[in-house]
Amino acid sequence: MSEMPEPIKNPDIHSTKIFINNEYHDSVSGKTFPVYNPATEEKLADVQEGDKTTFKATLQTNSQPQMTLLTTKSQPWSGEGQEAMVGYVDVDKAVAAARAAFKIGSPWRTMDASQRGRLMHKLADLIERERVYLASLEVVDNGKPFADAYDADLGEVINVIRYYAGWCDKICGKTIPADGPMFCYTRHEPVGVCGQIIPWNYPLSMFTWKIGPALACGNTIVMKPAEQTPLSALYMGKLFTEAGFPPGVINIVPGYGPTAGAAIAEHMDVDKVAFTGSTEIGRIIQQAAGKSNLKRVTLELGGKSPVIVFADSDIDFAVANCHHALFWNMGQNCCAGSRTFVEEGIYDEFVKRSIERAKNRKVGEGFQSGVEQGPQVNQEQFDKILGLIESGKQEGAKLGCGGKRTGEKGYFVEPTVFYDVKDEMKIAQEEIFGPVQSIIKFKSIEEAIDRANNTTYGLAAGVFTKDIDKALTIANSIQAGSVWVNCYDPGLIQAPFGGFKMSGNGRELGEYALHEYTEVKTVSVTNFTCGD
Ligand code: TXE
Repeated sequence: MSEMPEPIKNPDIHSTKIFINNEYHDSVSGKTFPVYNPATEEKLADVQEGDKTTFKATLQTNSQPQMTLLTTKSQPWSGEGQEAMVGYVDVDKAVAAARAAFKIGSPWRTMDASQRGRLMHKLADLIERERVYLASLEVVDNGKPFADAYDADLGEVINVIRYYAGWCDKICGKTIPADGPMFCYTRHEPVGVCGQIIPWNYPLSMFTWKIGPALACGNTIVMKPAEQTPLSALYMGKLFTEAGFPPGVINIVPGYGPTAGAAIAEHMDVDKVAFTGSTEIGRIIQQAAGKSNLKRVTLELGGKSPVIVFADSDIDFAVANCHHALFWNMGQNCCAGSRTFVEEGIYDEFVKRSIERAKNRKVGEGFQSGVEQGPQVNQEQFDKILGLIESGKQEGAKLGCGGKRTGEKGYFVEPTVFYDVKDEMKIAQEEIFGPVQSIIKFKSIEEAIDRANNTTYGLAAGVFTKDIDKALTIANSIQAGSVWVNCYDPGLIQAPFGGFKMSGNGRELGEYALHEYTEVKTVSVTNFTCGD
């Protein structure tokens, strides 16, 4: 862990506008949306809203059609004698800038790959310079504890950018011994304009997981941060400009999902969309891609990840890790270990110690020292979690601790432990995305595997045991993109991350993410003079 500096408790908010072509812009509609601090429920800023806008087009005799703003609702409009059209104006502007930056012969397309790497290293240096400020911004915007934002989130952000900076000039094709007098080779070319839509649980980490591989491969970007937490992403615009990225390479359009997000997913001139969020919206994104230009789609969606604890494991170590697996980031973690399966021999003791640990979890506003858990991100998430807790009580799960809100202000939920949870209960089926641990008893390894796999999700899994055979049997049998043995979510940025089943498509991080941001082109050249 890095040495913890003093946070900035009231960080100035510098950037609230749409970032296109290395400049900040107001929204075309003139609309803004409010952003709140989830610990105090107070408004932090009004942010320019990238929107889908309906226009009335009035044809002029001697000039271009004149566009007159008619309404900001995203419904088609028609009036007698007039034409109507839906425009994705802010997103259109951003896409046009990204397209121009991607043009053959542009500064970005002609830049040496090693120079792209230098720009990314410069960006990482600038983030490091602003690390305290950016971490403080995450605390007020998202609610997470400062130590987590500074150490885990910002640490990861810097490492991810540096990691992908190193890849820029190492993305290679192959020469292929094809039949005939042929010189055949592949080029790994950038996909083009990449739309990237991210959630609010790790605002800046998700931002860099997306931009890192996209930039390393030479793509251009239209990013939509989550409406709950756009501030750190918008500030990044300043740092991109200072680092020296050419205009249009990265564009950031804050706004709501069904408008700005949908405009990206449906856009005919966006070549790829990468999304992290709910499975429900992942489906919509995939459909939008299918209905528009068949843009490439990668999805990182929800989970209901099992952690399987065998009786031979070190019980204190397992309790501590299972606690962390679920409660980290207020439970707002796509790979949260949200079904804790415990073998019957240690079940009662494990439950007792897990309840003790949860009761000791320090909850409070993110700038307080020693705080482990801040508020949930907003009222909607808070209500969803309390509703699921209620369903757990109704369906007969035993409540070990917690189970309600804490404090009068802010979206704080008590660390909650349910035990004797049954597979069919809602709390064992649905993604809670909150500080609610569900402990489930099992008897045999076969039963644990079947029950762990009995979900539509497949993002991650953990196993705790001292028996290598058991560990590898679980690792081979669980349908999930990551399996962690005697650890949980170790945050290895060099390793791929993504989902089986309805947890998504494609992989982020590591070398694998580069495949999602390149098109493979085969070039075959006849060479009649070659005797080989
Ligand atoms: O997610 P949404 P929400 C899960 C978690 C959470 C639930 C709902 O269970 O409780 O989802 O959270 C954009 N077209 N995860 O409502 O709506 C939206 O603006 C295009 C798991 O916040 O999926 C935001 O930028 N984009 C997850 C992003 O999608 C749209 C992290 C995520 O929002 C859109 C977050 C549309 N029609 C929530 N509608 C994870 N995998 O880590 C919304 N968006």
